[in-house]
Amino acid sequence: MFFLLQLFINNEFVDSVSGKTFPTLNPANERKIADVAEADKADVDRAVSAARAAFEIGSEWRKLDASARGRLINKLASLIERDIEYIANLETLDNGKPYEDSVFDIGCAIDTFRYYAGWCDKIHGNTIPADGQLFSLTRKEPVGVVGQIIPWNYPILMLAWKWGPALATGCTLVLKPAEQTPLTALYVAALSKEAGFPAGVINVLTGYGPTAGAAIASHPDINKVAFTGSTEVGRLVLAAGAKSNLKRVSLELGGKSALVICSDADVDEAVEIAHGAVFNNHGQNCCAGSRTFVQEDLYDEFVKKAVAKATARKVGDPFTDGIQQGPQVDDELFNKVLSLIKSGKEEGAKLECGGDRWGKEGYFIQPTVFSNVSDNMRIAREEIFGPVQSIIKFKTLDEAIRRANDSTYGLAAGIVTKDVNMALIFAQSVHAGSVWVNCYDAVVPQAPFGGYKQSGFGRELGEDSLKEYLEVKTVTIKMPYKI
Ligand code: TXE
Repeated sequence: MFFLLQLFINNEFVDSVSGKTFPTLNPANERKIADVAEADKADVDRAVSAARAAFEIGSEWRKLDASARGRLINKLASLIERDIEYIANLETLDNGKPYEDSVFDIGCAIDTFRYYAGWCDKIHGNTIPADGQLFSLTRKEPVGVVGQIIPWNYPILMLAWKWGPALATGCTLVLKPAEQTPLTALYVAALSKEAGFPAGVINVLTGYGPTAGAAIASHPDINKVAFTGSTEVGRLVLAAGAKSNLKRVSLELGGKSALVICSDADVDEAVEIAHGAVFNNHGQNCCAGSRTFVQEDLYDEFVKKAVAKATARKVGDPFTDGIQQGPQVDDELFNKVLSLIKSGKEEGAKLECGGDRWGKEGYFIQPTVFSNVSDNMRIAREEIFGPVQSIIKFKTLDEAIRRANDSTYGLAAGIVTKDVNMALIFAQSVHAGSVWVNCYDAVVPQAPFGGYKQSGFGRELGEDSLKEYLEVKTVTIKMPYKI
């Protein structure tokens, strides 16, 4: 397959208006992989015009049968599947995650596309028993041109979460991947042309947040923005949407999720779940279970086993078989994680293992475990986005729930227990968009995902995600008489 390091607008790869480029680096060795076109406001304008033209009444995309839209999305999924090895290589090179993790993510992206392909011809309104001599019906219509801004932690998967519902509902889109990981989005853009999407339906602009991203958020002709990233930037995106054209906004932001281990749990199973919850994807996961609450009678044994598990974690070159953890994505995050580890030591948490950089080059960090963590420490309050487990002691479930909810975030939560009553009480009381019982991070295309509180609003995945991309139109017809 052929793809270029330019902007993808109207089914063509083109240079940015300014002619500027920026480098994307390999986080495993800090060396440049390639220079990629750098979009700015003028390029956003071009892409939005293309997306607007593709959305016009009477356009090829608008006239396509809904079932044919589904076939196009399925075709895209099959092309991604055909090229999975190449795309996984690109993803690992650009992001630093282990190759097998990239393959897994791409599999999830394919599943997401197939799930939404099935929705295309099943999105419809209602007939309504209106009062009087009236007959009302609703139509579900695509919201229009959608701007999508995504992060670097799951580049292709975040793209699929955004494109799936946008395309299923018949929107057109302009996507900006994160500046750290632009490559797979460009490759999949090329595949979308091969699949047969009409020109202008899908546009991809590589570039930076404060320039290209901000231009998307404030564009007067974009009808909706879907954003995944930090809470800080989410606030800017929402404000820009309000100030420009009151575009619809959905936000999937940070988290500081609590995983509660009750003393009736099987300790080995609990250690395994908690380890994956925080260390998967190097901790660069919005729903990472980064506050591990453990009931007091299990605490010491749990800490010992959690430390053994973290110490055994295989860190290194993400292209080597068996490696579980590669580098953090860039120097900024690398430094943020190390400074939060330092704060943990200074604030009196007990460093059980790790705590420093791993190796001499690349943004690798040793798997780190802190015990004796208290709720007011920075490592218990701030999103670390790194391989750092904070283990916190609790006495009763009620107390654990209160402390779990004492956060500005509300993305996810989990509980490990054999007691179904405890699990149900927890699930109903915790302020979080996803609650996992005896598992963690079990995200599937069929079920909605999103945040409470400052973790954002709106839902991705599942049927709920479609609503974010639809307007509801009510059509009311006067009847000659009542029957
Ligand atoms: O996020 P940003 P960063 C958290 C995590 C991480 C921190 C900072 O704690 O350490 O955020 O990461 C684009 N207008 N999460 O700096 O800046 C940017 O180009 C419009 C959690 O990478 O929010 C990228 O495409 N867009 C999170 C995207 O926003 C702007 C995943 C995310 O970048 C912009 C990532 C602007 N002014 C980080 N500024 C999650 N929810 O999973 C930047 N962007």
